[in-house]
Amino acid sequence: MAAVMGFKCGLVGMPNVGKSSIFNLLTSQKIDAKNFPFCTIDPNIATVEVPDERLDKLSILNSSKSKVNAVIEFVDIAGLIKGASKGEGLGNDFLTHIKNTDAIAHVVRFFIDDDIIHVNGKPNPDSDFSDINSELMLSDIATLESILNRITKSKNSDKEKNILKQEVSNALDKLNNSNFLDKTDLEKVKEFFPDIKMLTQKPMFVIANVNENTSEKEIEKFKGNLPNDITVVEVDVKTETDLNELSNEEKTEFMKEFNITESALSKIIKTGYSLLDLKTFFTSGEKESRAWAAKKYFNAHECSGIIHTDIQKGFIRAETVSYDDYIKSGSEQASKANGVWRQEGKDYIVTEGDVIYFRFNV
Ligand SMILES: Nc1nc2c(ncn2[C@@H]2O[C@H](COP(=O)(O)OP(=O)(O)O)[C@@H](O)[C@H]2O)c(=O)[nH]1
Ligand SMILES: [Mg+2]
Repeated sequence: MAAVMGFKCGLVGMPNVGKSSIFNLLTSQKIDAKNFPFCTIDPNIATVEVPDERLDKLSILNSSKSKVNAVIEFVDIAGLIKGASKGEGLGNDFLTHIKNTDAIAHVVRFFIDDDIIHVNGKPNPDSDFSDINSELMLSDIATLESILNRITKSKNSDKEKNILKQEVSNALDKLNNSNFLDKTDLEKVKEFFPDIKMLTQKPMFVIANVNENTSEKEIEKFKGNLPNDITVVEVDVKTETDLNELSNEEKTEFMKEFNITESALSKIIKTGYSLLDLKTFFTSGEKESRAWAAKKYFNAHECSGIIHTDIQKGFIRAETVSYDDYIKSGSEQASKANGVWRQEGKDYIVTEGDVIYFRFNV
């Protein structure tokens, strides 16, 4: 697995539901592209820092020369409309964009505003949501049909071919019955064709774009119709964007008034991290304090590889202390004196918030 530094989140949804507005809101604290070599200049892709107060504190404590936050990349995927998988709108191009994301944020319009046109005349969260999902399913059906071809042409034995075709056919049945694929579908097919990416197997959450006219009932009704493992994040994009123009003091005051307890960015980061099973660990010293994102199940050895493959190859041990113990002690030296500084081996499952120093040999 390549270095996990955060994740790439694609915004999909019907036209005029607020995708670009959300993209602009989330990326208003966008980091300069030149600091991130993997960052493209595409206006629809932006890299955003994951705010983390713990990192701020560590950086101050160690007077670090630089501070590097974890990042999330957002992609504003325009052009998905009913019929897209058949080439309507921008057609299949944008489906490729979705294939390259780690998670899909499905934006659904709940705000009521007669001035903003809806492509089907009137917003209907349930049918908007299912229209877009149908396009994802149709795209997966097309992918599977081309896979069937590849299986037939492959050099596998007839017995193997039949096993693979059966798996594809089970998946097609699900999709043709308007169901998403499960994570466990197509396991064998993927062993043979590791490059295939199914859209309906991507982790998905919903961003409900609400305004003051949205009724709580409508949201509850929508949630009731969802498969229960889909998280719904409510965001009032317009109000939050307006609040960004204010001073911090005014902002805090108005957030209270509008009952906004947490920023859209913060809610989306939390949802994404939990959907993708990510945890954060830190490295911190005079030179740099840095936050790293890793899969929750990663042990010390795997986490060291996120920083550098050389560290993983020459891994000796992880010296680590929990964030709270580090802050309570006040420094690396003091946490050693307090006996909270631990020596851990390769298999140690890194805990959320651990501050780690990796010892290695090259
Ligand atoms: N009243 C209202 N208008 C919104 C809201 N979000 C987006 N809009 C407006 O809806 C239109 C389409 O928004 P946009 O972000 O471009 O939608 P996209 O097509 O999904 O990217 C724009 O005129 C926005 O200003 C909202 O929460 N409330
Ligand atoms: Mg747009």
